[in-house]
Amino acid sequence: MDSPENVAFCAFIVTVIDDNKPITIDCPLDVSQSTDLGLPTATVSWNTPNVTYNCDVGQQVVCDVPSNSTFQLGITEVTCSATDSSNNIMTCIFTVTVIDTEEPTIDNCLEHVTTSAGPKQNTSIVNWLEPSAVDNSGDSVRMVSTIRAPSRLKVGVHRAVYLFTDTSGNMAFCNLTITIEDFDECQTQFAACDHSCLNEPGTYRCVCNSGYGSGDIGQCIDIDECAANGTGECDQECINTDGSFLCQCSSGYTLTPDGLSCTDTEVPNIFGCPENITTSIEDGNTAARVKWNLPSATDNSQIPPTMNSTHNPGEYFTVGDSNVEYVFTDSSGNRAVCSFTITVLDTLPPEIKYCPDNVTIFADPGENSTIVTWFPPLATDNSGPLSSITSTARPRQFFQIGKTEVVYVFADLFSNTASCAFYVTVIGEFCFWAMCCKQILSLSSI
Ligand SMILES: [Ca+2]
Ligand SMILES: [Ca+2]
Ligand SMILES: [Ca+2]
Ligand SMILES: [Ca+2]
Repeated sequence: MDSPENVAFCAFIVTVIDDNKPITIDCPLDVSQSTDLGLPTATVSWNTPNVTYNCDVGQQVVCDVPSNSTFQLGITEVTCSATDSSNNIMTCIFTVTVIDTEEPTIDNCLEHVTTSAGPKQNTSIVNWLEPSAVDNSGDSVRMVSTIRAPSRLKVGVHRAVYLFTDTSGNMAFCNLTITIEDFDECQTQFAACDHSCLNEPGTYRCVCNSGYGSGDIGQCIDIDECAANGTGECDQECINTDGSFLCQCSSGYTLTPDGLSCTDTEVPNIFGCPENITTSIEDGNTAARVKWNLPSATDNSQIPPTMNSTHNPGEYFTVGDSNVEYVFTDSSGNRAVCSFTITVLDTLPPEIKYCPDNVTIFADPGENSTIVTWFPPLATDNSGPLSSITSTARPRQFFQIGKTEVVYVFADLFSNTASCAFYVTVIGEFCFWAMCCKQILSLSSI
């Protein structure tokens, strides 16, 4: 104070702050929970929030919704508060989220529906009790299906899939097999088939046996296989039969195992086949030239047969029998043979090539015989080797004094003979009183 009038005041406010929070509260973590089975709600519980009091002991913690309460679908905030003795209040908030994870419940989910189509009907209208579904949420359920009832369906097996979806996207399926059975017309009087009936989906077919064609209303009509060219598949003649046909062949032809073709089985017909020929070898020859007229042949096929022969006219034939053969072959290999024999006779005797001259020889004095020798005669024959040589004497044989005829006979294979003869004359020598002289006995007979 600078003077009595001048008074100055100084004042200040002292504020005591309790900056220590009197209460600390920890709420449970947010809760997310599925609905209870079959219900649109969930019973949710949680632990009591943890509370710390700084100054004094507090009162009971209270949440606006108690634990174990029923919560609707969706998000609900829960506020819990704690109060101390100084009426300090502290609150915390957490959320409870209830979600629907339960799929819709399906009623009347059939597994199979079967119905039959009518005769010659490829489709049928089929109806069935469709499934339905409810959901725990109480909301409507959306349904889609691949096939709805009633539907016109083809003969066969079909699969319908029903899909139910709730508002939370949970899905449930119902699978249905729909069978439209084919009407078997063949088991009824509906299909009047002549031969056989073939049932097919939605229809049927009449089938005729081989050799028949189908008529208008299941009839089977014989096919005339001979109609084409009058012979059909046959080589020659065709005979139509009910359900088939037959082939026949004309005379001289035979039906082959295939029943269609005809083969020529008749041999060629020969004309002018020569008779047997007998001839002789002419003098000076070793063979005979023989001629004859050629045979000929015709065939039922009208194709001239081929001709082969073992010999030809004008050929030379040696003595003996020779067989001449003509073979005529038609285009199918059928063979006809003409054969005859040519007999060549040998009527010629052997030919003497050498015949010894007469032999005259003296016997030794006082002897009445001597050995005489000569070169044997030679002969040949036109038909080859000789069959025999006979002789009345042999060289180096004793001959008596006098005149002896030696005869050789040559025979050929055909008993033709030729002979060669000569004389052997032996002259004796006689001695009288130391004088010898030669005397020819019976000279007059020489
Ligand atoms: Ca649901
Ligand atoms: Ca049918
Ligand atoms: Ca026929
Ligand atoms: Ca023939």
